[in-house]
Amino acid sequence: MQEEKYYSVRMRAAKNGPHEHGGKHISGGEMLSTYRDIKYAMNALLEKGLTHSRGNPDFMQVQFELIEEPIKLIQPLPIKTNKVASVEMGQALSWELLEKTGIPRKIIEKSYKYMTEYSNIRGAIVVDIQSGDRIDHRHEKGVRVSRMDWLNNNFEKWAAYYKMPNSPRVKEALVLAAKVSEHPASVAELCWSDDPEYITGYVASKKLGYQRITKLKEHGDEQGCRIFFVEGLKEWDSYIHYLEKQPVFVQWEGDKGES
Ligand code: WAQ
Ligand code: MG
Repeated sequence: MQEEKYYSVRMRAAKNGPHEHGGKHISGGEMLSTYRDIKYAMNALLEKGLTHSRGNPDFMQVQFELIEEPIKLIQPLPIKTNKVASVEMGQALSWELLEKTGIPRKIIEKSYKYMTEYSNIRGAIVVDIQSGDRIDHRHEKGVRVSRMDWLNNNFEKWAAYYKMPNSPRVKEALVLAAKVSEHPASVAELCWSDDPEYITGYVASKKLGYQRITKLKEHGDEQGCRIFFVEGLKEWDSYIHYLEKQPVFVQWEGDKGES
């Protein structure tokens, strides 16, 4: 894999002007690509932003840049789908899971309010599990995890093996959760989409794996966000550098030795 050079390809789209001028966030995306495939990666991201349930963008930026650093290989998280009958049950389950990772109840309660308060940002917010404070100071931008991907061939084998939807959305979420949880300062992640038609979200951590929850919000709701919970984070710059700049490929080893 490392003989070939890879490029980071990124997209962000907004409506009523660019994000930095207060536009509504529509869509974002990040991929890794070889030089030969850049046009396909850019096209996939273009499609993603142009046909989005949050609306048609009037601003989009798609860019690529060469990655100089070696790409780190990481394993996907173990996956579980928790089917729930209602949003209330889904949210209650997400609380339980977050508590299992050591986050105090009152901090979870505070964080739940952030999920709607910061639903228009294009990145994630970082919350300290002792104070419950948002500590990223990235305002309406948040922290956008980048430079990560999962080669389709390997992902498709994984999806078939675990009977998971072979969808770009699931892949992107798994890649992000795997990358974030790999950092020792990460305690857990809570996520549900800001796309009105997509109501499955998850809680993820190194300990719990990727715990999908089939209902975390109501259909039609455009509020969604991501929270990265951290504990005792001293080296902020290196944490952010890891999330934004460290190139990562998820690679499933489980297909080795099978027919
Ligand atoms: N880095 C940081 N935050 C991000 C990133 C990123 N690369 N991508 C998205 N976010 C934040 C941002 O605030 C979005 O508004 C929010 O997360 C939701 O993003 O069935 O589709 O892409 O297993 O709308 C999870 C369940 C789906 C998938 C999540 O999120 C499954 C989803 P969306
Ligand atoms: Mg979205």
